This record gives sequence, structure tokens and C-alpha cells, in this order.
Amino acid sequence: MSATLSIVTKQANSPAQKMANKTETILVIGACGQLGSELTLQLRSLYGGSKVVAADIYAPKQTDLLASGPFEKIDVLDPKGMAAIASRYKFTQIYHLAAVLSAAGEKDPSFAWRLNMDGLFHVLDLALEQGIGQVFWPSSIAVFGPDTPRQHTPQHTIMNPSTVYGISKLAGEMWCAYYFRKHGLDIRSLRYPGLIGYKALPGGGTTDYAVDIYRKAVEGKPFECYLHEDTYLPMMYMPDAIKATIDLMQAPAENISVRDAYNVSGMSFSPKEIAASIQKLIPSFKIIYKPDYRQQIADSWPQTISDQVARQDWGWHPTYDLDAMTADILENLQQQALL
Ligand code: AKB
Repeated sequence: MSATLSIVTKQANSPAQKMANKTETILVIGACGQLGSELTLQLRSLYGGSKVVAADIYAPKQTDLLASGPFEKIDVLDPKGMAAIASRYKFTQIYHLAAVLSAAGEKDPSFAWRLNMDGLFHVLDLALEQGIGQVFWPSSIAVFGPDTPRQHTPQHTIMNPSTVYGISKLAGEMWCAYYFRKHGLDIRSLRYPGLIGYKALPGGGTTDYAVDIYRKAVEGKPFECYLHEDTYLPMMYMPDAIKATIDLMQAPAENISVRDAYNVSGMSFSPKEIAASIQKLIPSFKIIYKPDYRQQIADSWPQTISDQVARQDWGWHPTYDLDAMTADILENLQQQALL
């Protein structure tokens, strides 16, 4: 990593994160996924390896996840199994990340609904039953739909999502707000844009192309893109997503005015622009366009997001733009390829 970029990465940790409360015991469900694998490692570096339990339905392939702290097999559709594990550890916080994403959800809508909704209820009820004070649950820009204003989409606006994933996320947001109002459960949420990282692969999202494209570029292969060249979508680089998540969870409760889910913005770009960003560093890189069913999903989502409320309430601001992200990812993938 270059000197400039290592400074940028360090700045991605806010001052609040340095003062992590070491008495927390944290469960991360979905810890082997794209976000979970990086978030778990960051939480362990803040709170201590033994205090952050990684959990997923499958054992991790990532050796650093297994080596840096405990792992438990958890199925969010098995509330009794979850309760047994939770009563052993006496968790104070849960990050519940397990979900079926937008493109995969359209292939099996009833399973997506069951996993996304029942999984959330099981976690919320577990938190109430075992007095687990704080829960993080991710929402998504998929809560917005074709009737939503697509530019600078405000925090509060017309929603009407058109995918089963978006419907489950919007319903989930309403349930989170309900559990807060009715039971005082301190549950917090972000509407993530497409998340881009180089360490783990996403699965089943509409924005996944922006992860896959970098791997093809480093392999020296052309990339076949399933979206049109001018499809703008909101995106965020993983260090920013992790910073947003932990900053939100560490913010004083009195600062949290949104109890459904906060809009957060990183950057917006089209396939043509990410390809051009890669070509600045790998001029021979080629992209071809073959739009499929995911085009319709992308066309129903906002192009840019207004995150004014998150900025005001808990000081959110992103660090990475497209070119800084491209440079960091390509450098890291190229180093990995040499190992
Ligand atoms: C997806 O594409 O489904 C996700 C999302 C935007 O929530 N990355």
C-alpha cells in the first residue's frame, strides 16, 4: 500500500472507535460474508479477540477469522440453537448481517422473505429475552423503488420497493422502529449502498459487478458486465462501510434521531466510469456490456443518496472516492496474486 493510502486507511477509524468499551461481548451473525468477515476483524481489534464471537451457518474459510477469536455455527432460522449459544456468552451487542440479497432474492422470493424476516424476528426476540442491549441490522438502498426521487434521495421520501429483498428490508426497518418504541431495544441500522471490498466476495447482489470487475482486471481478462454502461448506483468502499457501522453503534443514544435506518452515501458511479478508473492504472483493461434481469433492479434504485441526517446526528463522512478505492483495491489484489 502506498504511503498516502495507508494514511487514508488509518483515518477511516474515527476517534470514537479508539475508546471502545472493553466490557462489551459481541455476536456477529453472518461473520463469514463480505461485510461480516471484515467487520468482525475490526471489532476484534477494538474490543479484543475473545470478546467478539464470529457466527455463521458455515465454518469460515478465512483463516484469520478462525485464528483471531471464537467461532460458533448459527442458523438464524433456529431460534433455540441461537438462544443456547447466546446464554453461554452473555452478549451485550449483536450485529445481525445474515440476509439474502436482491438478485438472489428474485430467484427464490419465499426463502428470501423467510430468511430475512424470520431471521430478524429471532434476533430481536433473543435480544429482548436475554437483555442484550444493542443490535445492529443492515438495511439497504433497495428499500427505495421506481417512484422514489433518484437524485439525492432524501432520508424520508416515497419508498415502494420492487424487489422481495427491498420489501423485506423496508418491513425490517419498520419492525426495528417498532421494537425501539414498544420495548426500548436500542437497534440501529444503515441503508447500505453497494459495498465494495477485495477481501471477500459478495453473493447475490445487484451491485456485485463492482467487486468482480477488479478481479478480472487483475487477472488480465475482459469483464462482461450485466448492467448498461451508464447505470449509476450508490456505492461505498468497505473501510468506509465499517467506519459507518461502528461509528453509528458507538454514537450516544440521544444523538440517534432515526430509528428505522439512516441513509449513508459514499460515491456514485456507472460501469463505464469504474472501467475508466481501472484503465488509468491498467490501460489494456476491457469491459463489454450484456445487461440481464439485474438491470431492472438497478433501474429501480436511486443514483445518488442524501445522507445529511447521518452527518448531522453522528458525524458521518466518507473517506474514499472512486479513484482512491480503485488504487487501493488493485494494489492489494496485485499483491495477493503474487503470494
Ligand atoms: C444488493 O445489490 O442487493 C446489495 C444492496 C445494495 O443491498 N449490495
